[in-house]
Amino acid sequence: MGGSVLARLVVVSNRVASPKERAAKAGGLAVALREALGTRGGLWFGWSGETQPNPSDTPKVFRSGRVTYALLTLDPEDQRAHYAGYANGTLWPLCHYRLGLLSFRRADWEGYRRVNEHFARALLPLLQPDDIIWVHDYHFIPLAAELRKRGFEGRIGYFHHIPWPTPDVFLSLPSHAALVQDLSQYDLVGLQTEDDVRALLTYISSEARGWIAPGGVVGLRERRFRVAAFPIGIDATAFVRDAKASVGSDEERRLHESLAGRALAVGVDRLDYSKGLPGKFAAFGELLSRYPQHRSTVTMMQIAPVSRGEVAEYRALRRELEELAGAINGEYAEFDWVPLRYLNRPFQRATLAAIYRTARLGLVTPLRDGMNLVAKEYIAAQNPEDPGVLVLSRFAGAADELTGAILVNPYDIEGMADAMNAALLMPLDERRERWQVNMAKVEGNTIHDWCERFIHELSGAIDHLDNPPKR
Ligand code: ADQ
Repeated sequence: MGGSVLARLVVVSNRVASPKERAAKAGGLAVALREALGTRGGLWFGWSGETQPNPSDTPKVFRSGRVTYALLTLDPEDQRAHYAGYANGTLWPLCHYRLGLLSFRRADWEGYRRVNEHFARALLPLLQPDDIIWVHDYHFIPLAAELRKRGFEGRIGYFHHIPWPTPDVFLSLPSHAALVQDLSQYDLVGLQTEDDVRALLTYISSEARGWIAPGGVVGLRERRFRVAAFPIGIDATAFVRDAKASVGSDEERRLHESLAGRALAVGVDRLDYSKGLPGKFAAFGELLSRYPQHRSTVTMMQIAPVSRGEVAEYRALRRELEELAGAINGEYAEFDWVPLRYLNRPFQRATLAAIYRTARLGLVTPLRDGMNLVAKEYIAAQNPEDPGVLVLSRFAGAADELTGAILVNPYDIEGMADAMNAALLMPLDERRERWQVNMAKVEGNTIHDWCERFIHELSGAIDHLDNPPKR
């Protein structure tokens, strides 16, 4: 089996962007995957969003252009154990270094595996031996193992969108050995950063007794596979276009009028405890407290659409943020100025682009983040003549590339307030220089480059890994 560029692509992800979902809403990743599938023809396999007891192994299949969609319905209890349980109650906190929030229940682990088995059973009859299968994210780590058990020997790649924790943290997971054994059934494992790659390879060599060869080729028991960094990007051209198009739009005019000449600092994050939102709010409060010259002259806007409301920690975070926002506004607001605008809803990409472009400060301060696309979107949306400043957590994957940002430690509230002050006072020359460094990175590695590179490397993967035939 060669690395034919024409082999069919099969994408597996929990959520599938339907063909009707317009680019303005679907987000860069969904659009890029849909394009990659459309170019070579392909299959997108995922959850239908529906549950039903004793669901069928036959997915709902329909075609749109050159893309076939296959959507599977899940058993309600398995779906809960899989999504809210093991994926988002165990793996998500683990990979974001939040051991205090980690819950591990065997029933969730079993439900997680059952959903992966169900996916494999339903996907297998749709596969051709030459297909290239690209599995997305921590919901489906065991999928390759389940497909191999059922006899599929073709190319399977996995991309992990979130951080890979260092071995000392990863070892807290009772199922750590089984999970890495599952990973070894892929041909290519993609992570966001070199730090993530180092963390996984260190675990493999020190704990799993595997070997590592140059180029990230790993030997674990009878399997050979490759681990490499594929930092994800954005559709830079589309963001630049949307941001330019927003100039003079009705929305942009309303935003400017509402600011009445004040500087805008913006944050856009899913309402998630990995995003460091309480610390960001506290740092803004600290800025107003210690640098009173910014009172009444800067407005912060935090856009945080509610996410994973079925997980208790997310509901608690929402309450905490409402309290913090109320406290800051209660303390510092004037009759004609509200310091913090806090919005819990999604926006169209064009509106986000207008807000980013207007903002003098982009505040991206996660406690941990695989990459963080908002940081890149903020850069792409700036006016090159008068760009804003990105304040970026050193613990976001994006910090590796966006070296023109002011890097901060999100645990250091006073340090973040100092960084916001420095960004607000930064002269134009320095803003331009920093922005140019960042923009070169954003344009040099787009979502299209990322897709192509992963598919290209997965296409050729089997040729040099030389795995023995399956049992
Ligand atoms: P997320 O944790 O969701 O992604 P991020 O990379 O910032 O984080 O992507 C969020 C996306 O949603 C951005 O494109 C943003 O524009 C959009 N978005 C956020 N709020 C929105 C709103 N109110 N309205 C409309 N759109 C909104 C995970 C990992 C990240 C990794 C990505 C991609 O956690 O680290 O960068 O996957 O691999």
